[in-house]
Amino acid sequence: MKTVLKTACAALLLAGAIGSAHAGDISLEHPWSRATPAGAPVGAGYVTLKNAGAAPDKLISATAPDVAGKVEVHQMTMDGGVMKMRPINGLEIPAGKSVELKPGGYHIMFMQLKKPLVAGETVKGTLSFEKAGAVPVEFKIEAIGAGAGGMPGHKGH
Ligand SMILES: [Cu+2]
Repeated sequence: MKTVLKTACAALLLAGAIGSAHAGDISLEHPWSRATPAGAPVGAGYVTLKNAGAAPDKLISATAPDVAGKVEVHQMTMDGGVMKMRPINGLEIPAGKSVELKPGGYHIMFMQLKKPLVAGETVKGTLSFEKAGAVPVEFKIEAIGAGAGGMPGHKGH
């Protein structure tokens, strides 16, 4: 797992350079996902949401019709040493700030997967914001196990 992680981080940086999109004050950086084993019912998407505006915005919903029957915005927390996740009702992005969706934290949950997520392919979808509206996004699918420990050096942002 640890050796895989380093390579994955390098790949992530590359993916981020070509994978950004924006609408109004909201920009999406480093949209990525993880490959899933055959038959897995769910997958996850990660992205950094940047709000360059003077007012807060909110991520309210997401879609990825090609791969998922349903998509939710989730929060993952540690509860007595056990990872738990739950859907949240909107994720606020404060004015002038960014919010990172990453393994172990907030994420986009692809539910009712129609097919496995394959490394090297992409998940196309939209993220819908209260003010910015629907923003197209393309999550680049990384290998299984990618980014398992988050990205060192990004802590404290
Ligand atoms: Cu989840």
